[in-house]
Amino acid sequence: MRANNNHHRELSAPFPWTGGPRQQGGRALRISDIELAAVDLQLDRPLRTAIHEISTVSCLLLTVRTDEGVSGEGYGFCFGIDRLRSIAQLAASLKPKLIGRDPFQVEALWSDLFRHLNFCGQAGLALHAMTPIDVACWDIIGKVANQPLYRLFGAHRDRVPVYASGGLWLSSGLDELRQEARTFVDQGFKAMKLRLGSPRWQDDIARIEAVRDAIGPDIALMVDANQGLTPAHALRLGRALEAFELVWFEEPVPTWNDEGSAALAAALDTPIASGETEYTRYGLKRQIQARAADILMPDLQRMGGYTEFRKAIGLMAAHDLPFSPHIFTEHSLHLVASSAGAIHAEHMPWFGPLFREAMAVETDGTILVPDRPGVGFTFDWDRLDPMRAAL
Ligand code: SMN
Ligand code: MG
Repeated sequence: MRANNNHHRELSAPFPWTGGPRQQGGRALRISDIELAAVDLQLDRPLRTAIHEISTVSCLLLTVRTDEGVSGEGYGFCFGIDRLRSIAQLAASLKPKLIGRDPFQVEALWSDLFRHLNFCGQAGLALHAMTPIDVACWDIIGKVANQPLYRLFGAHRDRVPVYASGGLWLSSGLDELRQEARTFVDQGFKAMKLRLGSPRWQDDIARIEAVRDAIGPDIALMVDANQGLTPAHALRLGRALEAFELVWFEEPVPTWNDEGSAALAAALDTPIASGETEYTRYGLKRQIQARAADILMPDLQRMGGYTEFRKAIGLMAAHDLPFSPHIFTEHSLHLVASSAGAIHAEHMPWFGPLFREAMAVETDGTILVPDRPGVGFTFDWDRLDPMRAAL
């Protein structure tokens, strides 16, 4: 009777038991330290989307060290070092929750950190602080297993189709668009994304015509309005877009406007893509339930790292919804390579300078996923050290 009561108490405990560090081959693998550094990567020139003005890409470089010597790396990101400091502060505040823990227990760590951050909000900066920790723990898992992450997740493919995204911004004029688009084709890309959101929808059509003219009929094209349109404007533009056989029409309206996005998805043949601005599986669940998008674009930083992203993959698979992860190409390769439902990775070159290893786009528009263990991309401290910004 007493044993039963105890059993019942354990099952009905408010939170799952998270356990202690596991013995690895007779030795405990425990997190011994978390190190933080920051760099501000200046873009060649400022960029504009319908809602962003971007001149620097600020990155928080986080290293999880263990008492076995193996360490893992993850990064956080935002536009501007001042805001990055808030993310760094939140990440540093999690240290006491991490020291002494087993980095293989990503499930336990994720749910503990999520609960611990409850008072800061379970979206926004709190998630940006969790992501580099979760990614670094997975990097450790991959290194200890001596396997690239996509193989640990369960491989689906070794080559990932990518689309070019480091250009064709709203700040580019028509001549620049033509030239950038041609350069992407010369680099081997078979797909590319153009940013829209001009005040007159006819000007956006002229932008698509310029790009299509430059790349010919065989290159796939997607467009992104970065939440800059009203539903009425988006419907007019969307009707005019149908003739261009686009792969998708991304974030036509603000991310919170599920009804507006769902109405567009129902009215248009062009698939509506959305999801990059949502946090955790719960943000995606809301969009899925509202039928706000035909293609989802979870963002590794906003999901909260691989642990949560993989839950989102299960959720999307259960609804037969295809997905394409938002930016963070080096890290997203593993997600696309391990998911039947993934269509493309977004090729965003911004984060390349962080790493010693470079990604190479092949002539068929794919990237071969590196077979190096863990994430397979390591911080290039020789380059980054002199660039460090104060935290
Ligand atoms: C985008 C917006 C802001 C930063 C990076 C990328 C864009 C995209 O929405 O989907 O590429
Ligand atoms: Mg986008």
